[in-house]
Amino acid sequence: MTDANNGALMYAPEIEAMPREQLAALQLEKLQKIVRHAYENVAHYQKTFSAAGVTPDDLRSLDDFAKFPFTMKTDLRDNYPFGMFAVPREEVIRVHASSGTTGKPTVVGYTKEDLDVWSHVMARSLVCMGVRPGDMAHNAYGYGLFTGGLGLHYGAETLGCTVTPASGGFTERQIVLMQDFGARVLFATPSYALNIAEVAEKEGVDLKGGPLEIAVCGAEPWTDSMRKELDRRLGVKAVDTYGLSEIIGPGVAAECIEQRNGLHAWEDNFLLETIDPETGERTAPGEPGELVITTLAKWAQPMIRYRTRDITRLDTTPCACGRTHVRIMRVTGRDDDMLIIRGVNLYPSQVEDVLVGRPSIEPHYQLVVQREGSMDTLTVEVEASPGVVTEDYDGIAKDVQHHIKSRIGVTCRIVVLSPGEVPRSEGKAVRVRDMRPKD
Ligand code: DLL
Repeated sequence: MTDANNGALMYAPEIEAMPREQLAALQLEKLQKIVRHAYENVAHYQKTFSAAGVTPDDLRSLDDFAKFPFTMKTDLRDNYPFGMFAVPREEVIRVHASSGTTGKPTVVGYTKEDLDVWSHVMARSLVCMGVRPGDMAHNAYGYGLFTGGLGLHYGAETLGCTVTPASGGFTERQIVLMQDFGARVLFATPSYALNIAEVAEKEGVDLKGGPLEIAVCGAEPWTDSMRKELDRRLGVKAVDTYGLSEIIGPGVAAECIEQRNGLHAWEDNFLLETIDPETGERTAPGEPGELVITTLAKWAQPMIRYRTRDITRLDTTPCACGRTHVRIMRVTGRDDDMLIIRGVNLYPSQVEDVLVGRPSIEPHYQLVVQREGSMDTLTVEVEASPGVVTEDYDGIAKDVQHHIKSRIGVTCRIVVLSPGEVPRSEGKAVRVRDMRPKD
């Protein structure tokens, strides 16, 4: 780990600051190998490649790759549990799985080499976010089938941190451990980090005055207003990190602590594209679209042009930190999280942006979607700050309603709840309660 060009500290400077032309050449070389591996070992890819009329021999440039078929989450479900494996099951030494709210979960497998790559990209992401060898790291991401806990854990150990594998829940105890162990870094979803801040305040514990300096937050959409809230209440710099199980887990991309403006995605291991979700055509560079990712070094279960359903924009302009890898600009949400209310499209994170930091309310909220006739309606449940009298709730509701209307253009009902009434998160927050009839 060294300083590259006297700039930011990097875990793998020769790769992180690699000139983009050289990076593209490396990508093509790795892509050709992994595409062939996927095609030769996974019946699903043989089928989709032949339906698209392509073989690995047709991949002579990165542009050629636009002709290759996409992989969807349903493909993983249809091939449950191990049909997407490209190596014998015995060579797969770890599996993770999504909790699967509907139908079968999606399974992901890793060889020993894949786990090493994962730990490496995670360690790289941590350094990018300001974590250093020797740091005391408190890991409040859930351990288990979810990739968050173990992903961060192995990355931090590889870097040389001391890790407390706290997992989610038992928040009071987490705060005691963070204090007693002198944690410099907290790993948690932004909504759980907020929960920790709130419980600490209630317990009269001042985390702000202590060694805590960084909150590594990800796994769900969050806004700059939430970042300011976390910075202020925990006395940290909160940084964003992105990833998804199907691709590897956390460690796909991370913000640099120097800029906190877009997440560097590790292009030597992941090939990123954005597409128009309707047509499947690539969007112009810098234009928003659905993020599509191909794993360039994942042997157990290569993902070829995996449609993440996450909407974002890619920025290849140079970053002041010196890293050359493309930046994913904040993920506003998945396209299936998008709500259409009286003809207006919105993501829960847009509502968050309006709510967090407003006077008299706390940064906890839920959106309730109902159907009246053929129209979907939106109710936003917000929570009054302690000490606000109930007579003021009407005025607060009108104020919030006005700001949502003027910033997002949607008319919604606001319900102001008493302090503590919005459910608190211990992992990924539930932002939407969908009460529409299932048809
Ligand atoms: O959430 C992996 C992860 C763990 C990332 C810890 C970061 C930290 P999944 O459970 O498969 O994996 O969920 C992946 O979560 O497609 C996005 O919709 C969303 N997501 C993840 N990170 C972010 C982020 C993990 N930083 C899905 N901003 C993804 C917005 C995010 N959304």
